[in-house]
Amino acid sequence: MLTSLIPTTAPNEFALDVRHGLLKTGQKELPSKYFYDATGSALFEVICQLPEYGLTRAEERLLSHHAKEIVDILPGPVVVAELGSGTGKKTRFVLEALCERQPTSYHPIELSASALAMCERELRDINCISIVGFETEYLNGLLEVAARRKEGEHLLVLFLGSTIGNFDGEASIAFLKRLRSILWEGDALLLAADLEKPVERLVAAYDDALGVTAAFNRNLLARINRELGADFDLAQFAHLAIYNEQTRSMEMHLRAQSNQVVSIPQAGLQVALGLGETIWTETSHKYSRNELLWMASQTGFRCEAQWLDQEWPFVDSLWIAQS
Ligand code: AVI
Repeated sequence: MLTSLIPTTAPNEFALDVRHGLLKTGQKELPSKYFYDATGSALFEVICQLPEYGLTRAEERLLSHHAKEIVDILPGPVVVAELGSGTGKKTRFVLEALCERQPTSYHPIELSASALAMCERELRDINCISIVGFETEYLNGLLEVAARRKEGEHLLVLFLGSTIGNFDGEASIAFLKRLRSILWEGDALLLAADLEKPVERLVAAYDDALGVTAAFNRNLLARINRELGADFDLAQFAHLAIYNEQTRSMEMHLRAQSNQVVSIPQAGLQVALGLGETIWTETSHKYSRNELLWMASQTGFRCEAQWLDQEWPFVDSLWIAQS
């Protein structure tokens, strides 16, 4: 696979974001996008196989059953861009359905070089596919793909796995509007969203018995140690997964098990944490189907169809860009 590295983030952006999040008055925060270094991406792949975490299997069932139906709605020729491809395993169903009707260009867009490499290994055997990856932020990558498309080609953007739920409410709308502004009328977005379900099922999904999600969460501190020379003692942080009824979101936090001061030299920071204080590391919103219809109408799309998994309430929606 050809991969273009588009340097979009300043080299010290990680340090700046860590500094900003840990200096917040009130709730301290770290952005969840930093989970996905090589270790975090590998841990996330294990999470996707855990019995408690039903999202990935739900989406695999949906795409394996409905990929042909989905691509049949799109007028050809189609170029595919995927935001946050991960290993690309679920994407295979869509790409194989498209490749049956046309040679297909596929552009995975990922911050993680290791995830891009996994994705290429997973998908390169598909007949008539050409893969050009972009190692960059989602919308920067999408701009690159859009700039390279030929007259008459439609874009199909895949945003799978319910990653949209990791943006907070307003940020998700702003993100979808910016995404829409890159598309032409008639282009499509296949958007996956995890739906509301009983709280016990959700909490188990984000606090699994093996402790993989706990390791994924703590790896954020380990990454700050590795890359910014910090001295977080991982044993001093408990993984916390709670459901926020008001925002209808799962939240992950890291809770300090003692009073402590942590140095993060490359962020120019010493941070004091009190016993029981938490660092908020992720939000994962759980949607209703109507909310998704409303979001499409607010961001310049029409929802053409929805496919729902009954076993683990989860929906894939096909949105078409409107004028
Ligand atoms: C990537 N994202 C949709 C996952 C989620 O469910 O919010 C990340 C994750 N966090 C904990 N487990 C999985």
